[in-house]
Amino acid sequence: MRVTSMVAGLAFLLAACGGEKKAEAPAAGGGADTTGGAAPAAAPAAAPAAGGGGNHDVMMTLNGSKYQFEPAELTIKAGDVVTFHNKSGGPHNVSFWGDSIPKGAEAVLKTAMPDQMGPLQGPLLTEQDGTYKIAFTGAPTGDYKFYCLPHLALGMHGKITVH
Ligand SMILES: [Cu+2]
Repeated sequence: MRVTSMVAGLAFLLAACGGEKKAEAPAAGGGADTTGGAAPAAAPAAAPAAGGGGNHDVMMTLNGSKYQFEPAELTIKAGDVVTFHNKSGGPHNVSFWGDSIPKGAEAVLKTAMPDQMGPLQGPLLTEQDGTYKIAFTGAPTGDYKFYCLPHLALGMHGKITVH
């Protein structure tokens, strides 16, 4: 009696197991088929975001008679860090126009920009190869237009796009 019922029980368990697996397999297959297009697309998008903290370098230079940020325009992701380098023609600094940054960006930059000499104005970089880092952690997407205070009249300005 006992043996019979155990065998019956095992048979039932095996049947249940097999039944579950059979039921799962087509479901998973169907899922992969329907989301097949989206899954590979999501993976590459998630990878850079997970990596985060991308680094970008912007040179502050004097080329001939032209003061400039190089590159003058760059696109980054929220969380990336932009390092400005005083290469030639300094002192330079990095200042943002309060009316040319996305909504909510002022509060972010306020904490992201060390040693401000005024609202949204980075310190003057006087040392050769001196650097100034801004981490765009939690920065809203949009365009951030900036300039060099000493050389604004000479057209030294640029744009960072957070996307
Ligand atoms: Cu400058």
